[in-house]
This record gives sequence, structure tokens and C-alpha cells, in this order.
Amino acid sequence: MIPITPNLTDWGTGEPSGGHEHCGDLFGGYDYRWNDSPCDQQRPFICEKKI
Ligand SMILES: [Ca+2]
Repeated sequence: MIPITPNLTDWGTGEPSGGHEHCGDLFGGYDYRWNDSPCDQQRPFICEKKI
């Protein structure tokens, strides 16, 4: 999960839903658009590395 920043775009329909959801993930149910989720949930992740 990543902290949500104001510059995120391309949210899923009805997202961000707010409340206790302060981190973001790319949700398959929204065609991999952004979804906010609780920060204590674990998700697969990728990293960027300069080569
Ligand atoms: Ca949400």
C-alpha cells in the first residue's frame, strides 16, 4: 500500500471512498484504477529501480 497523495488521478468509480481508508492500491475490480484502502492491509507490490 502507498500513502494517498493529492496528485493521484484515475480513480475507480466512487473512489476514493474515504473514511478509514488512507492508503491506495490498484484494484482489479476497477480495471486496475486507484482505490483507497485501510493501510493495515497487505498487497503484492512492485518497486522501481534505476539500472
Ligand atoms: Ca475505497
